[in-house]
Amino acid sequence: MTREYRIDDLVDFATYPLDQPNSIAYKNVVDDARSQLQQDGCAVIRNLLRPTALKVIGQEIVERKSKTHYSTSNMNPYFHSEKNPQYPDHHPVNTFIERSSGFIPGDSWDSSLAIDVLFRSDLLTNFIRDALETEAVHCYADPLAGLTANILDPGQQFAWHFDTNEFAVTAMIDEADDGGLFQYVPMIRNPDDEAFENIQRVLDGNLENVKTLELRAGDLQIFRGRHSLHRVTRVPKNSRPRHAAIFAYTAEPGVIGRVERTKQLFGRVLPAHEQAERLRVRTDQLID
Ligand SMILES: O=C(O)CCC(=O)C(=O)O
Ligand SMILES: [Fe+2]
Repeated sequence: MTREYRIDDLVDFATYPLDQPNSIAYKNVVDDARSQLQQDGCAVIRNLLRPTALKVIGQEIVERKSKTHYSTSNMNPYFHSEKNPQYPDHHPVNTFIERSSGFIPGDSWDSSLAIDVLFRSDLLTNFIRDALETEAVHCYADPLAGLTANILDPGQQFAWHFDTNEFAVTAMIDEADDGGLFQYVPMIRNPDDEAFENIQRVLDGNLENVKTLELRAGDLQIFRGRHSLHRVTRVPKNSRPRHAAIFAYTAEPGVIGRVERTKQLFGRVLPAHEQAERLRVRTDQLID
């Protein structure tokens, strides 16, 4: 069965007129997202998704749940699991915390699906561009990591980490009953400062500067995760699973992820990853 979804079936344009970018209402929505992002690198657009979208996308995820690549590892905030003797033991590089979640990879979806329509919608990417006050927003061209669903089943958690991409967009589809909370420390590092001491304090359990987000089904989150340490807390054993659609975008078109991290997150790479690795040029000097 071919299903066709239009963006106006999925997004609440009455509240969020992404289809009328010249309207005052649109400007207000953008201004609100901008001020949230300026304040702490994170904006939440409440109930952006219509109930139909939640139902349909929820179903699309459940139907593909068997494709989830679960990987349990103890990892540092830079997604490495190996001890590095160049750093002390009590250091973020050598502090390893359990990550036990999974991803449904990008090649599980096809263009007839609502989740794909939403991810690729120009109206959505234009809004994200305006909210981030950036020149351009392109769908992350990585065939596995571009469009994913992050799956946390009961008992699982996603350890403290930094993203490799500048920002991520998350549509919450199914929340956990309890736990499974998104927590972050806004702008803890920057390209000139790794801020290892402050990071270590958080890894050691000091939650003083940690913010907890109340993300509900239907909410959209825009998050700058390259400089803000973040995690998803453990989903309790007796909870429903937590399913979130993760939309990855880049400032430049045609960006592909690293081979090592791709293997770690998805258990495999595609020829596109190997080719990109050969051509890679780093844009900053952060360790990863
Ligand atoms: O599921 C989420 O809310 C975010 C997960 C995350 O941080 C990531 O996929 O990098
Ligand atoms: Fe992340």
